[in-house]
Amino acid sequence: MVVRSLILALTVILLSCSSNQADKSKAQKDSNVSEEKDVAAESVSKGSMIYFEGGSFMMGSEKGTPQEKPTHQVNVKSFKIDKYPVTVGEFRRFIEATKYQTDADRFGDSGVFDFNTSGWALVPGANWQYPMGRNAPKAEDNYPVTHVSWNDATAYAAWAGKRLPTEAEWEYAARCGGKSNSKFSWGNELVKNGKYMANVWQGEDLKAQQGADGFALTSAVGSFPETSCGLTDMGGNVWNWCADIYTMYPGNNTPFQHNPEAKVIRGGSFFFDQNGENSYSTTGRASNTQETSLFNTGFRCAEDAK
Ligand SMILES: [Ca+2]
Repeated sequence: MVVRSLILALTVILLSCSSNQADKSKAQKDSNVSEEKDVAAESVSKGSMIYFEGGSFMMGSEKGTPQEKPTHQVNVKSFKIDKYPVTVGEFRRFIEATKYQTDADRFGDSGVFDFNTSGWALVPGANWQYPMGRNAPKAEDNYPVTHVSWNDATAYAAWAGKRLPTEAEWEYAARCGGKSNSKFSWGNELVKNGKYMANVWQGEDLKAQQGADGFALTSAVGSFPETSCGLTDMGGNVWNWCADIYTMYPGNNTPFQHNPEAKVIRGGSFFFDQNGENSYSTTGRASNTQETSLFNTGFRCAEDAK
C-alpha cells in the first residue's frame, strides 16, 4: 500500500508538471513520427515476434487480486507479439531516427525508487539511457528500455509499424494462446530446481535482501527461460504497457474512479509490489497514467496477423 501511495503521489507530481507543454510537445512528436515512419519499416526487425492464432479464452482470475475478477470470456483475433520487451538498443534507433523526445526528457526527470531513503524520487536526468540517473552507469543495449511513458511506447510502436498489445492479447499470450491456467507464464513455481524463473522482488518488504535471482535491478531481455510458447520476460523484469484504458472487468462492482489517462500495465517487475506474486502472474494487472515513466516500466509491441 505504501508503494502504491507513493506511485500515485509521483503520478500527481508528474501530471502537475505537464501543464500546457504536453499538447505542444505531442503535436511535435506526432509530426516527427509520421515523417520518419518510412525509415522504420526497413530498420526495425520483425523477426522476433510470436504468432498466436485467435480464439476465445477465460480472462481474469478468481484467485488473484479483486481487480482480476471475475473470469470472463474474451475473443481475440490472430496477432503477433514481441518475443522480448523492447530493448534500449532498439529504442535508441527510434530516438536517432526521429529525434523523438520522451516524456521523461520533456519533464527533465523520471521516477526512480531511492533505496537509500526508501522513497520514490523524480531524479533529474533519469531517462531511457540513464535509468538510475546521470551519476549512475548508462543502460546496456540488451536491457529492456525503461523510463518510457505510455505515450512514448505508443509512439515507438507506430514508428515500428506495430502497436501496443491489448490487455486481452497480453494475457492470451502469457497463457500460451489462452490454454494455460498456470499462475505464471512459465508454470506454477517461481523457483524450479533451485533456479528462479523470472527477475522478481525477493522477500515481503522493501528492506529484503535482493539478488537471489541474479539481479537487483533489471536484467538483459531473455535472461530467464522462455515460456512454452517462446516468449520471455512475461513476468518480472519490467512492467509492460498495454493499449487499454484501465477499468474493472464486466461484473466487477469494486468502487473505481474512471480515468481515461490511466493505462493498463502487465507482468510486474524486478521491483517490490504490494501485490507480491500476483503482480507478475498471467492475470495480475495494474495501471499508471499515460505520462508516467518509471525505472521499472517498459513495453513490448504487437501487430495484427496478416
Ligand atoms: Ca531480482
